Amino acid sequence: MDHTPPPERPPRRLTVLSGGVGGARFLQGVLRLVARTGATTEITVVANTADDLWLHGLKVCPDLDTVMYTLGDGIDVERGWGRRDETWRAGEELAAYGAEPTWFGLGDRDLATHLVRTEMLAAGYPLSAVTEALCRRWQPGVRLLPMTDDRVETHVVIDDPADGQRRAVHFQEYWIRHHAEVPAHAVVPIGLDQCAPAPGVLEALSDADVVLVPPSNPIVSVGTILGVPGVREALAATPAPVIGVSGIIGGDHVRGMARQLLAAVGVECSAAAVALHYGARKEGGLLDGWLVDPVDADAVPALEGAGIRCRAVPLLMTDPDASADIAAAALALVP
Ligand code: FO1
Repeated sequence: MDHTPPPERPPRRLTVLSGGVGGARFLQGVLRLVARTGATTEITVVANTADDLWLHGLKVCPDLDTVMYTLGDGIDVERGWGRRDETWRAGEELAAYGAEPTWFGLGDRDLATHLVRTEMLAAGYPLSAVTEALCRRWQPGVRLLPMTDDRVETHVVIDDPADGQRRAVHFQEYWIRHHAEVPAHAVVPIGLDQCAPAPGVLEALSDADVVLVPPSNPIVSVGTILGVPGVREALAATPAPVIGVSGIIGGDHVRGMARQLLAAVGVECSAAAVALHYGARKEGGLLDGWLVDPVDADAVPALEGAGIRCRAVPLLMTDPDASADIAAAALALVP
């Protein structure tokens, strides 16, 4: 009797890099797959924190909260971010005072998370300890780590439509206020070079059996995590295979603003170009394997030729079961 578990059976220690909505939905699939197979898998999530911003004196962590709410079943599924059954009274009152910014959707239930987080930070707790405390309520079923406890903020250099001036604005202003519809000339991850990986991050990479890279934004989410000092080295050194999933299908992102930001950094918006942007592990890059959607199946031979194991499987995360199938296909790329 062959006791080798089927390849798509989740390993014991799985580390997943994550941005916001795309990463959270992929993680729902990983958890669904673990439940399906009855595997005893410890999942550690290393989440992007450069989307974070200070708002009305409160620290808001969109990607950490999106993962926490999604896996803790508090998310508004339609929006993909923020709380279900949300109300917006406090935001309306702030707007009535003319308290800027008014373009950021600040929900009343979500506000409690920012208040608790800000209070704990003010008491001296690092973001990783705050996140662990918040997760005690939400029980996401994963260990959720910020990529760093230090302040990092992605800013985007745009032509401001208000006055045509070129200026750097916070990523959230670029995305929420301008809907990523203004020309983006550069992406500037402020503080990234000086930050330190949060406690447990490097070990989560070096001790993993497999590392998964979800279809999160390759520039501002995954790219930022890779920019944390020590992370690329840990990924190069880990014995764990690193398998990624394309967020680009048929030359466009499924949602978000990857198309615009890939253009800003001069990378073609294709499943193959993103894989080559990450690079083949064999050539000093990130990836041992890469999943593309069947519409991009013509990219498979070239990526295999570049040293990246590649398969074409349906990549639309329409529900947790579809996401679980994608996670299984990613694990099946593990040699
Ligand atoms: N996205 C929007 O498009 N509009 C919003 O008003 C908005 C508010 C918001 C509040 C809290 C939060 O955790 C996320 C929020 N997001 C909003 C999503 C956020 O901009 C993105 O999830 C990430 O930052 C990009 O991945």
